[in-house]
Amino acid sequence: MLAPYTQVVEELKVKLKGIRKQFEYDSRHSPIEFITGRVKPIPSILEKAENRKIPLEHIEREIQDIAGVRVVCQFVDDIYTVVEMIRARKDLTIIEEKDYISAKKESGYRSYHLIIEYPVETIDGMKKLLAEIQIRTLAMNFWATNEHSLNYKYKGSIPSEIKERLQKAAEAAFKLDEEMSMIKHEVQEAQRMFHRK
Ligand code: 0O2
Ligand code: 0O2
Repeated sequence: MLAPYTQVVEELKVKLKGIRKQFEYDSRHSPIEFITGRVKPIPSILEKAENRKIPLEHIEREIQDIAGVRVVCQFVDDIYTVVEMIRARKDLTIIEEKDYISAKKESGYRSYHLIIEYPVETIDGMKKLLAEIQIRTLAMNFWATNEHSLNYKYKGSIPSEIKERLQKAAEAAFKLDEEMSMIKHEVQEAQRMFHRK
């Protein structure tokens, strides 16, 4: 069942990396810094299914992030540029958008999520599969990676003192994004000069 999901992740990675390459050829600022992707490990799929009482035969429809791709950007504006570019594509269909940037999660989590339907050719014919694209800044990614590790360590029940620190850290990360946005043009000009050199 998971084999076509691996195909989806690899294809999406190639396509999104292609966007970055095209900006580089043009010596233009790429809204994409880097891409990562993964197929959700089987134990995580089963755990999510159990927690949400999803019967095994409904997993493909109800667990939307079996295939997951993450697009990491330098600036908050870049996130919306990437969203626009994905909305304009003809090779996938957006099923749902979740803007956890304007409406952050209670944990402090910020990111823009797109749930897409992606047609993949398999040996048994074409199959449309769901995938999740998470789009976030480097600062949001730093926070989410650390929070994810702590969640793992504390099995989802992070002590309240650490939770508060994480919420403060999330605000600090967002402040960093805002401050960097103020000097975005300076940074981009410097990067263009470096690239030409
Ligand atoms: P590039 O050309 O360096 O961007 P693959 O299957 O080989 O394509 P892999 O290694 O399985 O890719 O990719 P994975 O694990 O999904 O994502 C790792 C990619 O993200 C690597 O790039 C890393 O260089 C990049 N990456 C991860 N964390 C960071 C980070 O903090 N900063 C930066 N700049 N890049 C990061 P690739 O795929 O090797 O390609
Ligand atoms: P993984 O692979 O371990 O990251 P919903 O049904 O919409 O309420 P669902 O389906 O869980 O909830 O979707 P949601 O919350 O939109 O996004 C799911 C994924 O977003 C998570 O995947 C995380 O990758 C990421 N995410 C959401 N909230 C947080 C958060 O508070 N902290 C961190 N670090 N990441 C978050 P999984 O399933 O947790 O799996």
